[in-house]
Amino acid sequence: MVRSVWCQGSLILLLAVQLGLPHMGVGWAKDLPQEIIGKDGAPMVLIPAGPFPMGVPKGARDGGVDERPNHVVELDAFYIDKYEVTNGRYLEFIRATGHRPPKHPTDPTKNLWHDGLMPESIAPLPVVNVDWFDAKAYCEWAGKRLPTEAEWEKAAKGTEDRRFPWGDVEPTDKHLNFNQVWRGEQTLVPVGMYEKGKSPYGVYDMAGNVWEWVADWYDPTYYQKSPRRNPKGPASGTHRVLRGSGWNVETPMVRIFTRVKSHPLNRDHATGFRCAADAPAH
Ligand SMILES: [Ca+2]
Repeated sequence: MVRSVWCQGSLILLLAVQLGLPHMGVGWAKDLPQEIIGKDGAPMVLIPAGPFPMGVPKGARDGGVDERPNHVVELDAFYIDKYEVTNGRYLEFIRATGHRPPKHPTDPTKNLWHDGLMPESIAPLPVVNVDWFDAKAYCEWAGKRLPTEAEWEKAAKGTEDRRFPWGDVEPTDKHLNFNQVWRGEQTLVPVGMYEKGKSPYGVYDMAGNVWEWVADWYDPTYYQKSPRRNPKGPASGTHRVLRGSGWNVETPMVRIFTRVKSHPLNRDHATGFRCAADAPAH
């Protein structure tokens, strides 16, 4: 299934080479296309191979014990969705697979889909009320996978320590969707609206809008023993990790390095996801 992503990517690469686009450098690694389109139609951004500092920035006095120590992680190149997965794309997944619709398990006032149907008005909003398995199933249908926790953090941060995807300036309502109380679909913002809030790689909503499932099991001590290259999290656990802070948080939780655990069967109105994919070997 991954192949289809790369076929599309190769096509874009081919076009880019033929057009002689200036950002295409010499050497195969630099020739990876900066952006590809997944099988689900969602644009994905290249995160180049190399090291980055993971965890609470050195010298910072805040951050949880589970977010320390700051440690260097080296990742292979990969692609990550530029945007959180939307209801509109999730509807296509449901139509193609018969997968269950998003639904809050206990509180109907927290549903945006009704009787399994998606109101057109919520198509551009990030999907919520999906558990870890729903997110994983979507990504696999799209020929992708959930990002690892390390991949997610690098895509949000870049290669140097910073506190927020846009830098160290304190969050404002120009950067992200946060500090909200639930009032139905008005709570969420269409993905990709916060130009000032994007990451160094041009990935949107890595802070705010919805919390995002990542692949890893949660272990509060993992950073003390993480392998340096391509860490994939503990082999087992009881909870998965959420990153990316949602509409429901205040400033301290917006920081890139914030780690939150959630039971993989949990579905709530503040949690969605985005997908990732390996870059082809070179
Ligand atoms: Ca987010």
